Amino acid sequence: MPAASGRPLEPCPDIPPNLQGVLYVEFRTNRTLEDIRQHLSPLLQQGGRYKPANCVAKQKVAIIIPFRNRYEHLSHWLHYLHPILIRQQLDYGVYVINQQGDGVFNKAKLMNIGHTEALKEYDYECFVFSDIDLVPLNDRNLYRCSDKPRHLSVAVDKFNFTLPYDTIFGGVTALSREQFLKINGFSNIFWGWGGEDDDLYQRIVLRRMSITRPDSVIGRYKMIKHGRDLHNDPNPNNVQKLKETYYNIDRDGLSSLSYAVMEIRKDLLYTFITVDVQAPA
Ligand code: UD2
Ligand code: MN
Repeated sequence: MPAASGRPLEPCPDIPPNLQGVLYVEFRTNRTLEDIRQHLSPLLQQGGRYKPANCVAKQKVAIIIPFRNRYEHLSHWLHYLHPILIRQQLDYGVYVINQQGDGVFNKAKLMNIGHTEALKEYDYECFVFSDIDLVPLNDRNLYRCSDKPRHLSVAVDKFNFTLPYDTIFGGVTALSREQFLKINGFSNIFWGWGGEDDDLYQRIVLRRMSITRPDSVIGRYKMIKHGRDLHNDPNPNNVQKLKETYYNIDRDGLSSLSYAVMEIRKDLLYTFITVDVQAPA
C-alpha cells in the first residue's frame, strides 16, 4: 500500500526496533475492557485488528483463543498482549472462539473453527493458537511463524519454568497456513480436558515435520492461576485416542470440521465468535 507520500512502504525490519525484553506481569489488578479500549483506541481497528503504519509487516497473523466463561482472563490477556503484538510490528487480528452452552468443552475444535473463520476475513498466513491464561514475560518471543511449527510457551511459571516433558506442544503455538493444512488441523474428537495438544504434536511428526522453540529465557510465561472449569474434566478416552492419531489424521480434522456460527461480534479489542460445536448430549 502506498504511504501518504505516495512512496511504497518498506518491509518492517527482521527484528522489531521497539521491543522491551523482560516484562513485568501481574494479575492482581482489576482491569476493565473499557480502560483497555481507551488506552488502545488510537491504534486498533474493530475486531482487534492492527497493522504497522510505517512499514509492511513480515507476516499476517491470526491469534486464535479458545474460550468459555473466562472473562477476567480475557481482560488480562488483552491488556498485556495488544501492546506486545503492536511492538512486534505484526499485521494481526485477535479471534476469541466462544463455545456456546454448557456441553463438554472442545478446545481443539474451537481452534479449527478459529482458523476457518479467520481465513474468511483476511489472507492470514500464520496462526498463533493461545490459551487465554498465558502471558509472555519477554516481548522478544515473536508471535510469528517459522519454517517449522513453533512452540512458544517454553518456560511456564506453573511448570517451574521448565518443559514438563520434551514433546509438550500445549499452551501457545504458531503454525503457518501450510503447516496447519499439512496436518489437517487439530483433531475434533478430543472432548474434555487433555490430549489434544499431544495429538497435534503427533500429527506434526507423522507429516515429517519437527518443532522449534525459543530458548527458555525468551520463552518465559506467566499463567493465571485457575482451577479446572466446569464441563472440562480430564477425559480418560482421550488416552486411547492418542494411540489412533495415525489412523485418524486424514479423516479427522479440518477435513471433517462441522459446526454452526451463532454470532460474530466485533469489539475494538477482539472478534468474538460464538459457536455451537455440536457437543455430545
Ligand atoms: C494445558 C495446556 C493447554 C491445553 C490443556 C488441555 C499448557 C501450558 N497448557 O492447560 O494448552 O492443552 O492443558 O490439554 O501446556 N478454556 C476456557 N474455558 C473453559 C475451559 C478451557 O476458556 O471452560 C480455554 C482457555 O483458553 C484455557 C484453555 O482452554 O486457557 C486450556 O484449558 P485449561 O487452562 O483449563 O488447561 P491447562 O491450564 O491445564
Ligand atoms: Mn490454563
